[in-house]
Amino acid sequence: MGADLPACGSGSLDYQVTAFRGGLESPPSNIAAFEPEGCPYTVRVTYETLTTRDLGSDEWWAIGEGRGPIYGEFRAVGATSEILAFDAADHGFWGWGDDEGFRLLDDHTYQVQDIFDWVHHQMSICWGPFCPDFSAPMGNSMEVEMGPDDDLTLSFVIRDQDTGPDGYICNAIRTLPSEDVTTRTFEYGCPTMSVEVLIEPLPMP
Ligand SMILES: [Ca+2]
Repeated sequence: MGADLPACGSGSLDYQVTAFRGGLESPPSNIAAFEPEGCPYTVRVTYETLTTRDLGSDEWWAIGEGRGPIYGEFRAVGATSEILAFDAADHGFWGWGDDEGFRLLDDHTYQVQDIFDWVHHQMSICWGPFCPDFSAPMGNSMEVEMGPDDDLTLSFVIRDQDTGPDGYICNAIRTLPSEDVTTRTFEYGCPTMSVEVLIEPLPMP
């Protein structure tokens, strides 16, 4: 019988089967409808806000309020994986001087893009070897390829630079089952903080 399954995204295909023997054709079979296979697609993942609660205390000699300076990354994994890594912490020139950088206060909501923009601003107003060694992505969103039945795994890490081993403020991971990868806002995190993530499956081209 030789009918191909419809191509991804082409809609369902109806067809009937008849059999021949000795010049006689059988009555047509029932109509069989094949639903198209699910299609690969792209999902845009935007880390919108970061909301802190009680972050605990930093080293007593740390300069500034709250905990920090911070660095970390935001990730999304489907069929492909993407990372938005940032570093808003600096040890000072040759390790001398005080840690400086972006610090988080308790019970605050930060726009993730504002943290990245703070880094870009610090870089833009500094020239020469004494500048802090900061880095951040331009934007707070990323696009991940998805197979039709892929789950979407989100994770993020925020670390607090210390004089000794750096501490984790939050290290969180959450998996959205494939059927839940729809346009929505999704919140997850740790007791210390949570993030709000906008999930947007993109229309097929
Ligand atoms: Ca610290």
